[in-house]
Amino acid sequence: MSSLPVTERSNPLTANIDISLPEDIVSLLQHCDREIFHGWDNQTEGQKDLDQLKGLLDGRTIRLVEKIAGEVANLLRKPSDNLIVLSGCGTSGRLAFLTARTFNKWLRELDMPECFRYVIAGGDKALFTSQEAPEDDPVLGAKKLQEVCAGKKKVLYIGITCGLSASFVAGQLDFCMDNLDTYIPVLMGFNPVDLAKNLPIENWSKTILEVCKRLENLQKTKNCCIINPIIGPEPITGSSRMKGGTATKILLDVMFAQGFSLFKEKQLRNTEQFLETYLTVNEAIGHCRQYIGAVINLAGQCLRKHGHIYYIGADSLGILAMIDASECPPTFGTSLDGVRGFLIGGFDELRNQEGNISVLGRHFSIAVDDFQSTILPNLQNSDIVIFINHGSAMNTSLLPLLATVQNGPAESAVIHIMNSEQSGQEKMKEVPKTTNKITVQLPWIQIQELFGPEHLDLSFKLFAEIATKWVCNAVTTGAHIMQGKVYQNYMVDLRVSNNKLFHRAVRIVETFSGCNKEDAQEYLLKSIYGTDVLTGQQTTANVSQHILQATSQEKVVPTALVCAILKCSLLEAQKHLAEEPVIRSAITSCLEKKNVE
Ligand code: S6P
Repeated sequence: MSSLPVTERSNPLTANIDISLPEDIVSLLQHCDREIFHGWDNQTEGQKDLDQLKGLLDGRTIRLVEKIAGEVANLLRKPSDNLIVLSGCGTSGRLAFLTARTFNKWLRELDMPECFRYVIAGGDKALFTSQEAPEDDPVLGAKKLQEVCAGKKKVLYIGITCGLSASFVAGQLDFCMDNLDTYIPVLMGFNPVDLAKNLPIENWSKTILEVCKRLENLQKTKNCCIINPIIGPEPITGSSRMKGGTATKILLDVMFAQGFSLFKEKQLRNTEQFLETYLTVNEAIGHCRQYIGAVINLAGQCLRKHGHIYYIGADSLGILAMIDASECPPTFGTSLDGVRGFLIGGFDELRNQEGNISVLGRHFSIAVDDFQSTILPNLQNSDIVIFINHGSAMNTSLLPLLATVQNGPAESAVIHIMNSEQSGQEKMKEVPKTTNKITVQLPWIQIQELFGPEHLDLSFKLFAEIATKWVCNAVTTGAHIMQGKVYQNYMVDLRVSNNKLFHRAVRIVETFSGCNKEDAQEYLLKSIYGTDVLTGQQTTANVSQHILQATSQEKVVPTALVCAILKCSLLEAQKHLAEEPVIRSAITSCLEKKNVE
């Protein structure tokens, strides 16, 4: 079996995504997303190297979802004594936050105390900006979990790490396994356990694989489990914000909504049907590919002109757009200004643990009012403002802003997420005809059948959220592809800001230059330390020290790659990249040059 985790492999479906048209990018992403449900056809050179290929619709996953729903229902019977904690790093932590927020709202509707909590590595500032380094700290993870759970009698802990690779989560799981009287540990991720990260962790005695194996053994006799359907590689290699994030959100939504149903109605809905409804939403995205493609095209042109993408939205759909924006700097190596999201009501609406953290800097100003005061007056024709709207009629509080944006120099688009009964043309009249419009129709009848009349609004939201995630992920991925940030289906210009990304960077240099792993690492270190001759100290430093040096630097991986392909000095590589700033073209021309020699 290949030792490369599935979540770090390249997906053959998207091998040519970098040279695809915007509309085709949407189709490729949508097909790739189908693997979340049906599993992944793992053909490597005609051979399958993994047995466990089933996606979310697999019987084992459905049984586990229902088992966890049972635990949720039990804990909800004493909501003041108990807690349901969701924890993760990066996107996994952000989705933990969003899910806790959603289901606390369900509890409030039932006049019950809130008992969902989230933990995100790096704290609330990681909700909008990437804080990649705390992901590597298991001790910090365990400490943060204990702080949140102090005084609780029973805790259902769900640790999310798509790649089974976050030490922060491993530290928490290990702590839970030492305290099974209080904790019910659940690990959620999308690799087989044997492919969990097995590298030494600085200042810790275990590897993540060892922690996962411990849990795997323990689940035979104790109340704990691993839920790890195999959903196939990401469309952009390693970018677990996409399929990993989607699968995380769907699993959490289904297990908690089912838990509520068991608690209130004493019965489960059909879990398979529930999951299949998300698949219908995925098909609805495919039906809009032409319109999503048009918005990608506009957004991509803006980025090519060094402009910006701004999302404006309300409630959880606005939050999902903000999450999408926050992922662009670590994924595409861009600045915090490139893509930003703004929410009606700002922090009051967000309901995050640390409250208003706008004092941390302008990238933490998230209210639509902030957009109006600081960004609106400076919009250029290289910017696009994308409004996310729930329902057919435009949110009335956004109409004046939409009108102002449309009368200004920037491009604009409106994404309507609505049920299939709301899509009549006359109901759309409030949105001016000139606007680029995406209308995603959710399977209303299917949702009604599944949920019945109660909590229909709340449950409808779950599907609207996933539709928003799919559209926003497609827009930013497509726009950055148009900007030339992606080579084949690899994001080459990633920021080397944590352990996982360091090892991914080494693999990228190895893959495209054809050199061995040791040489690839040496080229990467030369680029990180800005030297053609490494000192002994630099070569033997810990990965965490390499990361510290690399995090703030630009074009670390492209520089290493050019050096490795052309066997040239750092200076020559930097000159090449300066002449050809579009990463995709720089690599292509490098490889052509090498082939000629
Ligand atoms: C990935 C995203 C990252 C990950 C984070 C956690 O697209 O940029 O922030 O979410 O590294 O990964 P994992 O595998 O532990 O869920």
